[in-house]
Amino acid sequence: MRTLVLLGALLGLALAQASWNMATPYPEANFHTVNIKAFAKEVEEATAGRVRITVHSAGSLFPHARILPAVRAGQVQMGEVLISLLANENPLFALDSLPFLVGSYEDARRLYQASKPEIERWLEQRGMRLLFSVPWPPQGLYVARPVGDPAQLKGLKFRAYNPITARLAELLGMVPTQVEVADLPQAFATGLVQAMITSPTTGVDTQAWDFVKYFYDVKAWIPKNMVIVNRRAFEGLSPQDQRALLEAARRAEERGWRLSQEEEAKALKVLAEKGMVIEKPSPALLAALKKAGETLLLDWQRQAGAVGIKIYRAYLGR
Ligand code: PCA
Repeated sequence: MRTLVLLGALLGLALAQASWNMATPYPEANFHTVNIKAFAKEVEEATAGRVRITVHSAGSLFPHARILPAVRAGQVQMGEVLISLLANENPLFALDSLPFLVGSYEDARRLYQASKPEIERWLEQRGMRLLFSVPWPPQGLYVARPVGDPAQLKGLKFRAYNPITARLAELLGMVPTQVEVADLPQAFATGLVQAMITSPTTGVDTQAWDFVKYFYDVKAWIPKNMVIVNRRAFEGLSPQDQRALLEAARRAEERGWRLSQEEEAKALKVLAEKGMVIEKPSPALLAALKKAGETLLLDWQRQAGAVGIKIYRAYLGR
């Protein structure tokens, strides 16, 4: 009898304890990862150890493109993905990386608010749930040689990170290849790519100064990551632990937005210290980027559908 009771207690303990894994695409020292680890720690503390989340960074558990499908299938309980990586799944996700739609963190927050219900619905229909979303610092152009005239971009091998950046590259006469952050140093070193548009943060993470000298601070868009959870895993927690997780998520989102804004200046400083030349784009370069952006926006509007257009209008305030 006593053994049975003990067994029951052990079983109860096993049921009440969740040991979760989380897959993320970005490096260990990146501020998104740091924020996610702080989130995991808070969850563990707030649930008195009943929910433990082990974070696997840099695509070590699943490559970026596999993370969302893995969370959906329950192969892993949680994951982080770049929203616009999913641009081909739903135009809604492309909106997150359209050039010059968002010009500030304030804009980015409004776009998030406008698109959030639809992102949540999309995830819910697929057995997942949105926990929080955090932006990257504004995106700029990394190149080896100065580019005053946009014609100088022609023929460059361009590192893309989603369908929109690939199309943007083509519009500017470059040749895109999609490469994940974890593979970037290798891609530059072997000449697979020669230029990219990304944040100062990703430049620091990949030691961009080893391969390129110029950073044009275009602030072209402010893309976001989202952190998601498998719904069945979430519902397997007690109501109390679910609340603790959501509360930690709310704090992580707030903290993440703050970190991102601090990160921009910090990372730009590192790029400069490492000898990179940080400049504003020339009027001609900016004009070419804006023109390509307009084409992308028109393309997007054509395929966005009623829901996409509604969100877009809500963001613009009309
Ligand atoms: N870094 C990620 C996405 C946006 C960013 O700033 C990357 O370069 O893949």
